[in-house]
Amino acid sequence: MKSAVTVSLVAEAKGGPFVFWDDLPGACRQAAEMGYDAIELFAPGPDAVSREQLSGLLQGHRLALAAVGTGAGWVKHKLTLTSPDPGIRERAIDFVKSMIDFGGAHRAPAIIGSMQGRWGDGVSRTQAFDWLKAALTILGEHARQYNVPLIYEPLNRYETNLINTEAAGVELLESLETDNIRLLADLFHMNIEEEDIAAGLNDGGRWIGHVHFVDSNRRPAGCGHMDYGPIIKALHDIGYRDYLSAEALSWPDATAAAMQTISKYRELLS
Ligand code: LER
Ligand code: MN
Repeated sequence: MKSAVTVSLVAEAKGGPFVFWDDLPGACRQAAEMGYDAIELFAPGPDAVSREQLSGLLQGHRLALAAVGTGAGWVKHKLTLTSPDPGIRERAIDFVKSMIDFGGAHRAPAIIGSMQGRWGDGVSRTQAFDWLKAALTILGEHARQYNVPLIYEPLNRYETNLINTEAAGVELLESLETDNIRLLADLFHMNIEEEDIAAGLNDGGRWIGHVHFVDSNRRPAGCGHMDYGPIIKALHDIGYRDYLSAEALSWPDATAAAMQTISKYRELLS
């Protein structure tokens, strides 16, 4: 497994679960100094950082890009893939495509989290799932040209009423016409929704393509009551080899959160 740490450049997401904020060059320097393999980038849009600048930073610090978030489409532009407004759904798909292109240029997958939206407010559950499935199929196929999957993230019940568990995520992905989507296992959401987190990881099995590595209270790993032993065992059992990415609150501050996470990562994986 590989280590990654999140960097947010999205002003509207302030207070959200990202370790480094605003200063991308500084975040890359610190992540590299601490020994991270990669950063995960939450950007306001595909033009927030030029391809050349990002390549320069990643290569200069020998970092990979683990993934790019698409949540700015929601927090900044109020787009979702299940909006009752067809124009908003279309712009949501275009926004995610542009983020797939942005990440793809650096061999990184894009993540669908809050962009999935929710059913209700005049949209039936069946209708929302039909729109979500159609969008995911288009977007999963769009990602294929970069040899990366699209990453789909089950969220806790307070953030979506569509898919809350890894098992439900597997059922959704198996129903699609594309096979180029993988599940995100965010330990914070799983701590709320799964009967047992290790069992949830086993449910996800070979479909899991990314992990948000965080504690029960969304503080950095080791600062809550998450029991990591069974979690790491389950990840080994399912043959997981991708990123454990620190998507945690910048608590008590960014440097301490990043240090805490990489220390815990090393303790657990040594
Ligand atoms: C949101 O709660 C989350 O976990 C992010 O990864 C997706 O926006
Ligand atoms: Mn997450």
